Amino acid sequence: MQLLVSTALAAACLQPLVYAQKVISLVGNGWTLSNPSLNVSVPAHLPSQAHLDLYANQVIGNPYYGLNDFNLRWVAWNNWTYTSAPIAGLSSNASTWLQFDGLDTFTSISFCGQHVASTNNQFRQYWFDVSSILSSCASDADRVLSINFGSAPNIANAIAAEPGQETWPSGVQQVFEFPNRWFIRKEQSDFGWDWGPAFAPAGPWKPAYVVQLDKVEPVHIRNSVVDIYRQGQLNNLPPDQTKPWMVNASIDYFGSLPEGATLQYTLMDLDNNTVMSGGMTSVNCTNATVTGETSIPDGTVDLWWPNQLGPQNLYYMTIDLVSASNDTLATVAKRLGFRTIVLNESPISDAQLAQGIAPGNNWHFEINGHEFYAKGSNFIPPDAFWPRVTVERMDQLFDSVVDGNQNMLRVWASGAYSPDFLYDLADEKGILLWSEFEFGDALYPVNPEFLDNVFQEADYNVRRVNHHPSLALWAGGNELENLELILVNESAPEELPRYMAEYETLFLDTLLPAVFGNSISYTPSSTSNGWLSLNFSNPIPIVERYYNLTPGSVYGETDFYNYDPSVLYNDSAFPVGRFSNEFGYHSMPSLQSWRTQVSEADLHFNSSTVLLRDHHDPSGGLNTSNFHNSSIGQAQMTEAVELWYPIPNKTDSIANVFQADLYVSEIEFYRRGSGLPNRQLGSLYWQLEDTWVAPTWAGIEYDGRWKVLHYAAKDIYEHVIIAPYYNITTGNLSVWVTSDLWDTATGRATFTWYDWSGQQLPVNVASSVDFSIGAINSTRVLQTFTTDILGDYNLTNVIMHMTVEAKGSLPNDNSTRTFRHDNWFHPSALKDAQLVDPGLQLSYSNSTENFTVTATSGVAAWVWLDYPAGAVLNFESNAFWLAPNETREVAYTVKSDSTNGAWIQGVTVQSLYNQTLAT
Ligand code: BMA
Repeated sequence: MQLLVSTALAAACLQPLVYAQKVISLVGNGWTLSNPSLNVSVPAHLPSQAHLDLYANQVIGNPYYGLNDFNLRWVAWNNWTYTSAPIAGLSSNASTWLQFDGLDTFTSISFCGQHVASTNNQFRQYWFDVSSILSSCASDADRVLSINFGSAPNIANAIAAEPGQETWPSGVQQVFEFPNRWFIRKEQSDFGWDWGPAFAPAGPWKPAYVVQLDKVEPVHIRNSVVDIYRQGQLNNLPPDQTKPWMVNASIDYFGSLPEGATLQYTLMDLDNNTVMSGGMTSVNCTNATVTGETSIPDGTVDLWWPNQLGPQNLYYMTIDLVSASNDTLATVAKRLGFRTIVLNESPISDAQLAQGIAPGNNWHFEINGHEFYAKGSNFIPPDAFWPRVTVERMDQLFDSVVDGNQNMLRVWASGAYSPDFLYDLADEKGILLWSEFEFGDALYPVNPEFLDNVFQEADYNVRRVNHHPSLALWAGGNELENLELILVNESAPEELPRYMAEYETLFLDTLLPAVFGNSISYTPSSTSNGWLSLNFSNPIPIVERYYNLTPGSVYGETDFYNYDPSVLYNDSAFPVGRFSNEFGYHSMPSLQSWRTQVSEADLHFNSSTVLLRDHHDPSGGLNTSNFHNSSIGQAQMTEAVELWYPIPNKTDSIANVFQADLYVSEIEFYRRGSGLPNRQLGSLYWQLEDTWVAPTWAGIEYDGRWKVLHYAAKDIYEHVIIAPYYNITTGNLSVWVTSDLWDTATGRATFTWYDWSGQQLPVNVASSVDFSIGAINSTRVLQTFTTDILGDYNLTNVIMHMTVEAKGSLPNDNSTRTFRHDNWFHPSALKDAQLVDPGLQLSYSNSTENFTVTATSGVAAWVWLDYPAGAVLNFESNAFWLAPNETREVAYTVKSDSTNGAWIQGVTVQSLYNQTLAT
């Protein structure tokens, strides 16, 4: 498997990598970026985007600094040309092609001074026969490739203004900054989103090649697909796990394929031992594609499992395209895995009803025939500029996903289709990637050109990534059925049938066939109520349920935001569904991160710069001083803190504790649902990581630093958890244990009551309960009323520590382990709590390389270990509570360190008590 990373190349002339097949990579230096009317001409790189090359040449400052996102709008309003150095090593008379794996977005391409083509889709691969242009190219010096990129915001506006262009009812199309993003096939968040800047960058953002074909190798493989499934498997339906594996391969090529070509495959384990090999059957050749298939008996290969559910077994497969005279014409090599992953939306069966599951439909994933609880978050574009997203950075981020006990990410629509290396990392680490087409929070045109463009984009990307076992699902787009169509109905109800029909034209008639060429599941919208029927005798098998709901039944996924901070701990505020695909509340990044992107003078909560970098609520247009909308998001953080916590007199923000507290109570609620009639089987919070430094929903900051949220989510995504559920009005308190193990676990829960100074309180309730809990289930271990048991106490000075210890085993692992978790209950808001100084003591041991924290004089809430700038690391645990005299050893993992270990001396510890202090 080749991870193609950009290589620095000699500047004078493009003489880069020449493969055996005469594939000349254009990746590297030796390019020039220019705009004659602005008098700019600077050395450039491929892959890149204009902002990056302008920044590298100091034509502009750091795009992320201060309010440069606003100051640099002129870059997006201009056209930019990338020009190569003369391309050496080409033979004049060969069949010669240009292949572009990604052009962002509107281009006019010329080679040897002659126009080659124009392109208009960031997400498509393009290939062009330039043989005749090259043969008429006078000299080597003229073999120059030039790509002019038009301004995407200008072009989007021009398309919108075309006569007869599609329109939508008011309030439907969500504008963040630049308007009209729905007319163009470019990363939608490039035009602004509520967690990021709007740079609308332009450039050759992915590798490009010149390919020369000859008689020995007359074809070039530009893309390929391998689909692995169980014989008889149908999309969105659980297959028979005893059937043999079917392997379908399909190779997309250009060039001229000789008659009688065949496909030969070799399947190898990771040590290169051959597992199976042979000729594929049912080989079919067209002038663009060669397909074939084979089968692999059940049991020949080991299964691939997600993180914590079993091993991530992987294999290599090579597929040779072989001529009738037995010459290998081209080869594809892939690393792949054997698994089935299905989104099961089938009706609740009689057997499920008998188990107490509410009627309606399922909405959960099954891996290799097993239900599992999906734990994870939403992945957004990790940078406003994809070409600078490195394998190393994503490797670290995905390590944090695994360290955070997550097994699934929703790769949110409206960014970009993930690069191959992201899927490779996910395959290795066992992270399921629920992948989405790039449409969100808008409706889209349905003219034939647009639909054809979208189909090409979908077909290319679906085929490109299908072999990855981490691929979990394709979804059509973000917030369509649960938001966009509802907005149409609110704004222009009489128009709903028209826009629903258009919605189906794009998301069912166009996108579904691109997915259903393979075996993976599809859903047109995240979020939705699932399908009403699935019938493979229809050309489009899915009929959506939409809003056709029977009271008392449960359907589909939930998406929940409520910026009224009083919903914290209020279970009745959270939605009851089968799966939660997004929910959240924003918070502040750390001061360490802020300092990398704003000046010291701007470093306070409501400075103009900090305010205007808060894009929630979005500005809603190009206004660069919409303080009103930014203030809404800032105020929500402030209100949350004021409602729930002691008001700090310091610069760093406790809004992060509120964020974490809220997500924990929501995740507890969703996970408990695995044992309730709604049989809830997934929780993916919004959002995993940051694009830049700003107030957002992220749990991991731009440089990889964990916020309180990621630690708290790690804790509440443990396999076996104990959690309180409390109704402040009635005093109803219950405690539940929830397990996502696949077998019964047995153990004991304990309850110890304290006042804040650490005195144990003789509260009249059981101090321990033995329990047994079934697979992926929850069980109540305490049910009482605080009004009954705490009548004699001042609720501001009562807290309860609950622990669980359970014996069980991990999925696909027979050994018995002990699972432990603890949690705390406080009947009054922490704001009113009679916090005492818990006397935290912090030490570091050079021999164990662990930190140790002790609460010497009381209960410590939200203990927070912090570390200085210059390093990125994560502690094994953080943001925990300590019982009186409890000591916790805390290990850590360093991700990067430019302090030479000095960060260790800079580690500090505090708890919620510190928020009550004057400094
Ligand atoms: C949902 C997401 C995103 C958005 C987030 C926070 O709407 O799907 O579009 O960034 O909430 O507002």
